[in-house]
Formats: sequence, C-alpha cells, structure tokens
Amino acid sequence: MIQTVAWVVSLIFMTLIAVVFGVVALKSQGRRDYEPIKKKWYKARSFYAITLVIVMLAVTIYTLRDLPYNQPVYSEGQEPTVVDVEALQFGWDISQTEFKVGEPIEFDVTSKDVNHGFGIYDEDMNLLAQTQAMPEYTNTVYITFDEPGTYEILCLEYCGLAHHIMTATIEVTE
Ligand SMILES: [Cu+2]
Repeated sequence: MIQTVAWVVSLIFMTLIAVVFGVVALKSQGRRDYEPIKKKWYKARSFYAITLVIVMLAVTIYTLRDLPYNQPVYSEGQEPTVVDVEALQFGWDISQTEFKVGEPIEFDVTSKDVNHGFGIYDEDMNLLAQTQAMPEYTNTVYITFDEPGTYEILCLEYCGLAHHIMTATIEVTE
C-alpha cells in the first residue's frame, strides 16, 4: 500500500517537473520585458516560501506531537528481563522468546557475522521497536508489551540472498 502511494506520488511529481521543464523550454523562445516577470515571480517565490514554512511547521508539529515516544519506565527495583539476541545469516538466536504483558524487557542485540537489523513487529505488522545488530557490538532496545500476542522479528538490513527468511517470533501472554 505505502509502496503504491510512494510510487504514484513520485510519478505525479516527475510528471509535474517534466511539464514545468516543457513550459519553460517553450516559453524561452520569444524575448519579453524582464521587470514585470521578475516582479511576478519574486511574489510567487515569497508566497511559495511562506506556504512551505506553514505546511512544514504543521506537519512537524503533527508528527512530533507524541514526543517523547513511549520509553519503558521501570518502577524502582524493577529490573528488566535481559534477553540476548544474536543475528546470523540467516536467522536469530534469541535466549528467551516467551514473555508476559507488562514485563519490561531489555534486548541486547549483536551479530555473529554481518550487519543486520532487529525489528519487532506486532500482528498488524506495525514496527514497534528496532535497533541495529552489529558484529562485535551490542545495541540495547527496551520494550514492554501492552498486549498479548505473537510478535514478529524481522531483519531490517539487507544482509544477503536469504535476508527475507530471517524471521522469528515472540510470544506474549497475559
Ligand atoms: Cu539479516
């Protein structure tokens, strides 16, 4: 769905740019008075700039309104469950895959070979958390599941021919 939208939007903008180029090429034939054109397009430029600032501000405020994003907050004395994750071509070595709702979890993610991406998806395939899986380096990602279900681990970094089979699941129960 998103790919289709991105594809169509790209096509629309490419067409728009092509049309603008065409119009400019056609209109560049005859000579015209420079001053009125300059005045008109300086005005258009100001309008464009102001519109752009307003639109981008609105988009920025709208998309960032959830900040700071949900970070797990551990109550005092509550230690997260530490889970070791090792990525390798082409699979995941996860020390624990069954958890409880509300259990704070710390995934310590590394790789045995090349760079991979550790992504946790819910059942609707929304990305909940992610970090890089890098050789000789450990990245930490925290998550506390609010809902029971089967969560999917996908590799987010193209890592070789069988990258697409690099999946695993996590079970979260009440
Ligand atoms: Cu991978």
